Amino acid sequence: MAHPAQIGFQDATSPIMEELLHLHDHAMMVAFLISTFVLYTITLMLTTPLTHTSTMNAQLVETVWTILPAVILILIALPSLRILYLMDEIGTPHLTIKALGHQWYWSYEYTDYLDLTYDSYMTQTPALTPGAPRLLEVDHHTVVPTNSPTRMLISAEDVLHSWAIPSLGIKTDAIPGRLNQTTFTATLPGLFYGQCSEICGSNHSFMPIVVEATALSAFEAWTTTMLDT
Ligand SMILES: [Cu+2]
Repeated sequence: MAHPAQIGFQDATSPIMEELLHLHDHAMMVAFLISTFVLYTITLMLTTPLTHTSTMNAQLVETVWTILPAVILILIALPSLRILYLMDEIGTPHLTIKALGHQWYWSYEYTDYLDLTYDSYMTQTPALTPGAPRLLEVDHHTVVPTNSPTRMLISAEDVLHSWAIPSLGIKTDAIPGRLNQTTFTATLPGLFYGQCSEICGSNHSFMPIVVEATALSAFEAWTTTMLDT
């Protein structure tokens, strides 16, 4: 999860997020090199008298400074498109979870199970256990097995919401009347925190999301307890 004075992204807990972090570092490095070059050029032009007015045209340098930025843009665009299509790839998921946004809580349906449905409300501050993050903890976690491709079906019952888990690299709009689909594979066990990411009303900040990734056996034990109650 995010921590105070954090610079940059949260650590990746899914392969897609690792790819996104690599793309971010790649794009930042390109931007850094261009900025350095521009700053160097500005400094040079301001501090040296190296100007002359006799050049009327310079075809070669104009060709270079037209084509070079285009090549740089392609070098950023191609890996970006690669990840875009990777994120769209659903494949054969082991598990399907439907997340529905409400004002102001999430409800989850595990559609592979008969009647595994529950609401997930934010834990109010007085009810927090020591160590639990305020405004991020919920009463019922979204439990998923690790290393299992999981399909999320995301929609809303009332207004626009957005189901987002930064460390999994997921942000999908929850739109009333439309079923959006996304997929993730949690490669590490743990609690992954997220929040509704669409301004959805007065309690928008108070409908967090907690994905709990556990071993498959623990997930199965959890489904049994959920189905019993
Ligand atoms: Cu919302």
